[in-house]
Parts: sequence; structure tokens; C-alpha cells
Amino acid sequence: MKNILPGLTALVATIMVPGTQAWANAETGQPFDWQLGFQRAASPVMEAIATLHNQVLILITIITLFVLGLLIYVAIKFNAKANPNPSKVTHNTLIEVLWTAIPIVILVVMAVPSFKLLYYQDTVPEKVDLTIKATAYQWFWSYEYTDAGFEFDAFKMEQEDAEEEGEPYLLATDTKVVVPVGKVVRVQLIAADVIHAWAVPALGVKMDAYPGRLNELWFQVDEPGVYYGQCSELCGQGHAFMPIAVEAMDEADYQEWLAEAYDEYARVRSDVDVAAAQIDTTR
Ligand SMILES: [Cu+2]
Repeated sequence: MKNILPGLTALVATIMVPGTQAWANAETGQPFDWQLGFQRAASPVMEAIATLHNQVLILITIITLFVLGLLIYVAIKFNAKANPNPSKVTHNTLIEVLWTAIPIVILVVMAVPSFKLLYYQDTVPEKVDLTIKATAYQWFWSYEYTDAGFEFDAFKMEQEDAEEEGEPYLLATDTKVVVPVGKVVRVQLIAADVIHAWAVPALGVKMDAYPGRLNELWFQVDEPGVYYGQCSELCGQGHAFMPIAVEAMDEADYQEWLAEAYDEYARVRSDVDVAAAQIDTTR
């Protein structure tokens, strides 16, 4: 019963208060038992996605209840017992115009905020604070901090290590992507072998990484924390073993990390250690 309560609370709050994040009381940006809706939003884009989702949910609930009401009305009023001599009417121009026009109006009403959001998430803001180039390999990610001039690889964290660190296995990585809170981060995406995708639900980002083509996405993290994601394009047998972990820090902590990371990673790298990417899929 205790487990059902957050879900019920979320359901009631979602129905009663449009646009709220009913799951905001969840402690982390991760999924939890009996969750309804998305993971807790941690970026303006994800907040906008959740809001639009909740608004459309209200709209489809009203439409579904209306259609259900009509069906019940028809089943009761026009069944063979209640209505032994059926009407022979086959056309009613007014109703036909209405049931064409009203759905079109509803679709247009839905399209306006939907397209607004689509362009909002698609357009990288002019002022970018940090650019990270993510390269996808079978089966890990490599991150280059282009301005600072260093790069590192991020492999999945082994199960024993994840349990020890209290991090979710298959979502945690041995090295995290670190970003400052409240800053616009641009991620440029490319793949070295096959198509992969870089996705972090709490940040509202998901973008394919192609060989030979540079894609880009942007996000801005609202509060410090670790946000997990996964490769979201089937990319081979190790597809499930190339997670993404983004850690957002306050500016001061970020600068400290940056200095340390520079000392550790800045180097000229001749090639990627592909042998290290071989994943034991037997476990
Ligand atoms: Cu992949």
C-alpha cells in the first residue's frame, strides 16, 4: 500500500492540476515504483515536454469520455429492444461537417504548442556556455571537451562497482559527463561505427549519432545531480551496455573538476582502445 501512494498522489495531482510535475516529490531523477508520467524533469525542455504531455492527456481524456458517453447512449437508446423499428437515415450533412471540422480544429489547437516545443528543443540557443563532442563506439561513449582540449571514454560501470557505489547498474558509467548547473550545454554527436543515440530522459534529450555526420542537441540542467540515460538506437550486441551518466555541478565545483580532468585527460590520443570496448555479454 505504501508503494501505491506516490503513484496515486501523482495520478490525482496530474488530473487535478494541469502542468504540475506530480512526481516532483520523488527523491531522484530516476524512475520509481508506481510512477506515473515521466521521470522528474531536470531541464527547461523536459519541463515543457511534461507540461505539453499533461495538457494533451487532459484533452484526450475529455475526448475519450465523450466517445464513451456516445457509445453508452447509443447502446441503451438504440438497441433492438428499445428501438424495434430502426431509422433508415444514412446522411446528415450538419453532423458530417461537424465530425470533420471539430477534429481538425482540435488537431490545429494541439499542433501550435507542439511545434513551438519542437523548435524550442531543436534550436540550440545562440549563447552556448559549453560544447561537448560525444562520439559513439560499439560499445561505449567518448567525450571531448572541445574548449578545454581533452577527452575521455565512458564505459558502463561493472555490477560490483555499481552496487558498491550505490549507482544503478547498466545506467552508471565509470566516468561521468560533468556539466555546470544553469548553463547552456551543446552536445555534438557523431558515431565511429554504426548508428547510436544519445538520450537522457530527465533532460529531455534524444538524438541519433551517425557515422560521418555531426548532429547536435542542447540542454540546461536546473539543479545539481546525476542524470542517467542510455544509447537508444539498436547498435549491436553491446547496445544495452553503453549507458550515459551526466553529473551537474555548481559552477565552482565544475571549475575544480575541469582543472582535475584537464590534468588527467589532456593528451594527444592516437587511437581508441577498441579491445577495451569488448563487453562480456555472458553475464
Ligand atoms: Cu549504441
